[in-house]
Amino acid sequence: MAGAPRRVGRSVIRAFADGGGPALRGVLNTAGRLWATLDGLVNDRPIRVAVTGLSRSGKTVFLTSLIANLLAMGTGRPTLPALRARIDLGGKERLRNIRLVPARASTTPRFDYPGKLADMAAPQPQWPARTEDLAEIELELEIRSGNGILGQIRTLTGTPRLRLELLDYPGEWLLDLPLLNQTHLKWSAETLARLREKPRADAAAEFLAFIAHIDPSRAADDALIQRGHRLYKAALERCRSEHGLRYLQPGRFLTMGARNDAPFMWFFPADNLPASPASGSIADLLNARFEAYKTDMRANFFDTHFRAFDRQIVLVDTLGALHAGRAAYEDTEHAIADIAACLAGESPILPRFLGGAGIERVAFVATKADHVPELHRDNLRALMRDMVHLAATHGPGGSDTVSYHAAASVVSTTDGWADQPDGHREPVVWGRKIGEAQARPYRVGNVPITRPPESFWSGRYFELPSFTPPAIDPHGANGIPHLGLDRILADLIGDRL
Ligand SMILES: Nc1nc2c(ncn2[C@@H]2O[C@H](COP(=O)(O)OP(=O)(O)OP(=O)(O)O)[C@@H](O)[C@H]2O)c(=O)[nH]1
Ligand SMILES: [Mg+2]
Repeated sequence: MAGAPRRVGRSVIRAFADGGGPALRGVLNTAGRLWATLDGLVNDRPIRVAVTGLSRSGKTVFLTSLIANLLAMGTGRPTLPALRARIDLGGKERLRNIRLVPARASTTPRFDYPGKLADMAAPQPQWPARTEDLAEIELELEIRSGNGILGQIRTLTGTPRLRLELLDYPGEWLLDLPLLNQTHLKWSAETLARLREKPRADAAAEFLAFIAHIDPSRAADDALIQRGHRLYKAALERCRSEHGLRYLQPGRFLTMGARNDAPFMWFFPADNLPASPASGSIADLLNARFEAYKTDMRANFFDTHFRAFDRQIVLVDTLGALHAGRAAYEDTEHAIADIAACLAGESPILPRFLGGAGIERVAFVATKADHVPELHRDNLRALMRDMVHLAATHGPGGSDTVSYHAAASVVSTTDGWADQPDGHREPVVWGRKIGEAQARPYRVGNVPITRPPESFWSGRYFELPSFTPPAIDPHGANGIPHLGLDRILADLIGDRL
């Protein structure tokens, strides 16, 4: 047993300390502390994994399933076979324990794993509500070392502990990453150009009419600016709810987080902005608030929570984007390309985090793959890859640093066949729509492997129901049925196992 030498070492020290005088006790206590420090230095190996993704991409469900399946694997259940096989490569008995690390004195709220599991495992199962703020949680994997020199040292001091630090946050905030690099002037020009295209123009009609009458060089009028801000926010909300659009900035206008509406957030994009606004003008105030927003987002999210991550899982609701139509698909594609470019180190805004010593591996995941039958899942993975072609060419070094997946965190369907009106049989998934009593067959449509052609959007037979989660053990003892989470982890952290 790898832990035995550590335990023997500690009990010898304790026996001496108990039997000796105060001086000896002091020396031996110091030795004990040194031993613990050495153990910490050699065996504590944190890997900070950020699970990122646009809103509704499936982050919270993914984290809940990941934790349930890791904990179940720790008790010997075969919940994550590809990950287990990766660990067992170095010897069958290496995995010793997986546990949730108790919360310390962190100021960030803890990810409510038991609560989310209980909701999904309830007699009337429920998906988690939208995430409104940051939450963190840590898992510790005790895995015995291999046989190299470092392995021997680790075995002497104890069992290596791989710490997975996981972060959940509102997906909308991710799109502030490209915004951090812009001035109010540039951001306004790009945002308004997008807003004047359909379908945004319909959702933003009232706001666009408002700014047509605004002269930003006039003296700032707070009531007027607040009105503009409210109209802009309402336009973003309509773009999200009515058109399924995702490239919506700033993220905190849609999901506030703990610090509620504060004056620095009362801004909007405007036309005719001077390059150097006069002091006290509308342009000046909008600019000051935009800069304050960026500073706040950096200080309270990107620098403090986001930047320190070594590995990224980027979740994309690719099927949802296909379902929502051409504008939504292209919007998601645009958002993912910009985020991928930032992650790949194209942007100078987060130098440590992006490339270099920062992000080491990225996994792009098309989520909710249980909506399509097995035969289409390879297509979905290919489409995911096509969507982030930017990341593929600019990954943080080497082809195995970027991987692509089609996965389902909670498999809520079963594969099957259904007779079509013309007599032939088609692969389908069987699922029970939320609120319905019976499962029915669904054929969501063909998943293209590259950006869909024009003809795809005219034949709108693509259906994407919200399915009821399957029966889940409320204690999570057997994990949660999933598709492909093990492969994602094996690709993402396999090099550290
Ligand atoms: N069938 C199926 N549905 C899923 C799966 N994962 C997520 N969903 C659906 O997608 C919805 C959104 O999932 P969440 O995990 O809450 O998404 P999120 O990214 O945390 O969303 P925000 O908190 O709003 O950013 C859920 O309510 C489910 O309806 C899955 O693996 N299978
Ligand atoms: Mg969430």
